[in-house]
Amino acid sequence: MTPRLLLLNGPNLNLLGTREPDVYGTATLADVERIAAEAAAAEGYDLRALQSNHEGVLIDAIHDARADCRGIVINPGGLTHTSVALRDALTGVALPFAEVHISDVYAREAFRHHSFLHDVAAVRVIGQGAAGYAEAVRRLVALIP
Ligand code: CA2
Repeated sequence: MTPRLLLLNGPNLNLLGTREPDVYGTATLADVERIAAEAAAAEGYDLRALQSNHEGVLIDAIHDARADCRGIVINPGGLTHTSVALRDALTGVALPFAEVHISDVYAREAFRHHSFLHDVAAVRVIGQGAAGYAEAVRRLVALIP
């Protein structure tokens, strides 16, 4: 069976490509999902993509990934900086995961400098725009036995 990754995008990332192009570029959510899926396919992986504005929906998807995914690529959006619950879900399922940020969070407001995932993510890709999703897929797959 073809191995699978889960791609999660968190709150407000459905707005990609519609506003703030100076911060987030012009790629849409559909574009980043395609970029990630193509990178996964090149590595012999399927990819299931979900975006949600609701923390609990993201947590349920992380739990469900235990059944059929080998790893998770996640841009948690603003939940990066606030959510112990998301961290607990990711550590709880014990799947390797990549944390992606389109913008360079360390060049922005101080409140974006802290990530609740930084010390438990297997891979972190920050500030590389939409292409960062492809890099995250490649680096994550390289860690999966
Ligand atoms: O740089 C990233 O990918 C972020 O995870 C994006 C989050 C932000 O809270 C993080 O600090 C960094 C916000 C996503 C909002 O996306 C929008 C896209 C277009 C227009 C408005 C919001």
